[in-house]
Amino acid sequence: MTDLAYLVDVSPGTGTLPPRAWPPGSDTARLSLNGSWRFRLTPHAGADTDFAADGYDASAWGELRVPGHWVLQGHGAPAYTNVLYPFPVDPPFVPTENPTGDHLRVFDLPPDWPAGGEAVLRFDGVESCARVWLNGTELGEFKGSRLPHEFAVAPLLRERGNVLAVRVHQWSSGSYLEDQDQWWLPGIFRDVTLLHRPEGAVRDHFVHASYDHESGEGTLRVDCEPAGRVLVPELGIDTATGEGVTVPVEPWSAEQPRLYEGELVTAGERVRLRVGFRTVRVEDGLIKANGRALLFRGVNRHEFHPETGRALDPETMREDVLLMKRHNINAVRTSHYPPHPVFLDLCDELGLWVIDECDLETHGFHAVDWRGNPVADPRWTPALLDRAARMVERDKNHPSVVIWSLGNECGTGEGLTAMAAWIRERDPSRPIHYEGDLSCKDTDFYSRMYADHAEVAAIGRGEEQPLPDAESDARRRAMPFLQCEYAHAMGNGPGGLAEYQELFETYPRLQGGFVWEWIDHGLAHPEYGYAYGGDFGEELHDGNFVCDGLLFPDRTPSPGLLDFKSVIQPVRMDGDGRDGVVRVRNLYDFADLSHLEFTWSYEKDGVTVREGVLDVPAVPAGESAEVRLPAPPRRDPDAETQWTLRARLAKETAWAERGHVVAWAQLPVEGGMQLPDPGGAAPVREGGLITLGAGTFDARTGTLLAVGGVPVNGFGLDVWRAPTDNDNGMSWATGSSVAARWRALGLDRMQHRVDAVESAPDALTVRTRVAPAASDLALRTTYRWISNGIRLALDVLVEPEGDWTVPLPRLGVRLGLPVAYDRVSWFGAGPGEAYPDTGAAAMLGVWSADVAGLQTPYVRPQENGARADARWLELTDGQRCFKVAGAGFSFTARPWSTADLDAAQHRPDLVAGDTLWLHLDARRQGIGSESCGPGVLPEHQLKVGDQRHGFSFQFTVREGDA
Ligand code: IPT
Repeated sequence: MTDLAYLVDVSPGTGTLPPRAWPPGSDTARLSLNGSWRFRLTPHAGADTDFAADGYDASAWGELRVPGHWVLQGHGAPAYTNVLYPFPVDPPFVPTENPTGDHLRVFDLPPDWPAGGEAVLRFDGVESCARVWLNGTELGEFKGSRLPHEFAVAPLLRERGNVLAVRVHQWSSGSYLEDQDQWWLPGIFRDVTLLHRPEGAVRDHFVHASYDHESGEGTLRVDCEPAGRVLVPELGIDTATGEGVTVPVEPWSAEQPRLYEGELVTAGERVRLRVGFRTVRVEDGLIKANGRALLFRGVNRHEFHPETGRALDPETMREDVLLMKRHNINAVRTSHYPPHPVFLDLCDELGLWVIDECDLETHGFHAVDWRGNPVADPRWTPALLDRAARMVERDKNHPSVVIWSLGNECGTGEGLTAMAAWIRERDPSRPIHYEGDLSCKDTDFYSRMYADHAEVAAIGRGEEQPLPDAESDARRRAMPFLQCEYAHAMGNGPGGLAEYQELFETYPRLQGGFVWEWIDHGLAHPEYGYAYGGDFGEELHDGNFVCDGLLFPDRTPSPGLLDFKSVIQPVRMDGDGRDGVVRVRNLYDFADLSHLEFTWSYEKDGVTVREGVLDVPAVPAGESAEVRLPAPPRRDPDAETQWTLRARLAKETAWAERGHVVAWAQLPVEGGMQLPDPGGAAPVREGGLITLGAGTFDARTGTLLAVGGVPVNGFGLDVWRAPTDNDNGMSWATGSSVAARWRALGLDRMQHRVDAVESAPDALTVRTRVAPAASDLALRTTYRWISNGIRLALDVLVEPEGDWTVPLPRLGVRLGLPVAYDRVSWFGAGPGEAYPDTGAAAMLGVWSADVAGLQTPYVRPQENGARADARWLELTDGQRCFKVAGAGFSFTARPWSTADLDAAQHRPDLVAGDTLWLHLDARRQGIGSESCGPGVLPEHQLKVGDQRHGFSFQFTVREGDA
């Protein structure tokens, strides 16, 4: 097995060239070797290497798309674990069962391939380890999956029939350093390219472009080997490399990503330069760019595509950046490895602050008390330094990259210190981030993940828990604070975003955060829709914890992303709708408001009756102005009235159309009138039925059976919801999940006992006791019905019995209608879902949808789709309308029951039945983000306590068009 020693060798690879800067463009010849390759999979690592020999006949092999992961192309299967290594923790050794993919590609040089010079074979990403041969000669091997590796190959090249052979192993010592929370996806997943390197071509170049905000000047110096000239025509720069030039410039920022096109010219090559002038530094305890403190409205981005895994095409990368920009996101942490270099080009061009993170995570050592952790073992330090260098050298010329991150969840150790020291030496222009070491000894930030609101507030005030070592404590206290991960976006949620943002905007030390995470890693699957952990029969897995993004796998924004966009909007408009004075606050870090145009509309019962343009001055960043709304139209005491204000792009930008809404606000004017409860009709008993005006009831049980002739079934108090991923999250405080406590209590199997059905001349009263088996806790529930013959009004009184210590999922009523009532309109918050601590994107208005459109397609089915603050709701089958009115209720409407939703594991498990289940809630439990983080804040919990709860609804049915 000696020839397998490289697999478990912990030092950097052999035969590769030193790392260098990625050029966004060059005039030298290049040949893409992406495309269809011959492929063979063997279940272990030691197979004969004869396939690499010249003349090997691979015609019996299959084909594979490169870049790509073989497990997503019909060979073997993907596997998901979060923290656990899916192999024994015995570094640096790997299992004998080590899926190994042999890749072969035969290529000719293009006829115009230049003679002479050097040639470089470049791999932008191979997981986890590759051994490479060209024309039968072994070039070397490398690890470091999401980092580039190059080999010099000129002497081996021939005009025709070059044979490139690459053996890729799923597991290597490098796997111990790549324990990120994601699918294990082996393969050549980024580009393979042959680059001509003429005599005198750029070996490496380093663009230093700083900005002095006091003088308004930028200084450019490009270091290059070999020396050459630097041209930036727009700035009149034509200078030698290595020489600094200072000229007046417009600075680069994520808000105003001003790039200057230039060229670096050496004897052998012209390299495109895209120069962004900016200076980033931590000073006065704040991270500043160009002299101004930043507020990161960030996300963590893994590279993911539901069909191709981490092999992303440029269109997908662009789509990610566009979606971020359109949702007010201004920063991205490249969790947890350097992304494809094109992504960073796009961040330069479109404007995002980037924390570039090294390809390093050893989280699985947590399971063994960090014994043997590579970052604490000096034998691994060269490998760690190699990773740091490959990241910094490749990405050092991107203005968007403002912070280097050493890696994620590696515990602590001297390897990290060595990386930080090397990076500071090589690139003192950028601060360093790492979250996992509370002493912050190697970093410029105090960074945390998932700290709850109270702790973040304490840190904001400088009142954090002190470190035992006074010196470290003092150093950390002087640091700016980041939440490198927060607001875990798994399933329905995250709740509590607005409360975090308020803290970030209150305390200067809190410079924002990065939501975990950008996209659900659900893999397209013929049976499951989107697959998650366990769906491929993995021995160990972490289920749907891999689906915790703001985008669904197909990149449709989830309600969480829409909420985030509203919560982080860079302009706020508040005031009193009655006096018409609006305070407009500019929360940008750099831009004034001149790129926005503001509009108002005046709405009556959710319908716009007038609209116009609001004159807002070009308020500078960080400042505010008061503006006056026009005089409102004549008052109408019966109607609910409000202003809706919008800030839109005044001109098309590189990332959105003119008119794109950046920010909005609604200011209520008048409250409107509640429908009086109708009365008058007397209950009439006939056979087994009681009729009360528009309502028909079961005389024995008092259950509602029909309204206005529309059959109703399953009517009753409802307290259950299909637990969300956040409901299922383990609470730090109680050691169990709220959903587990709900189930233990039996909230999913409440029994309804009828104690009395009482007819009075003007009302029908039904007294019940709603309680789970095996418990003496109960909700005494009294339904009081009245009707005027057309409207049926319900009053519900809930009186708890016993000591309720667990919040309820919901409190409302449920009823089943014929499934044909599938078109819905309502006056309330919309168009999307909203819960007590989510729904910042929902606006008050009149909305309509069909029932299918009300469902939010969370990858693992769970409570979803509730529309909040409804004043009325209508459902129609096209002939008749079933109408509900109430005081700010929320509703869900689904063609399956809560039990079906609760039982479903994947979306295709949900099949429409013949009942439309309508849930009308007076109150609901919030969402929180306890799937990884704090639970629901106290003010958003549905506490039962000993108080009585009352709520009411009116039901009407009318004929005619909907
Ligand atoms: C944190 C990880 O950094 C991230 O990769 C992801 O796993 C996230 O959690 C949860 O989805 S680590 C955790 C111990 C807080």
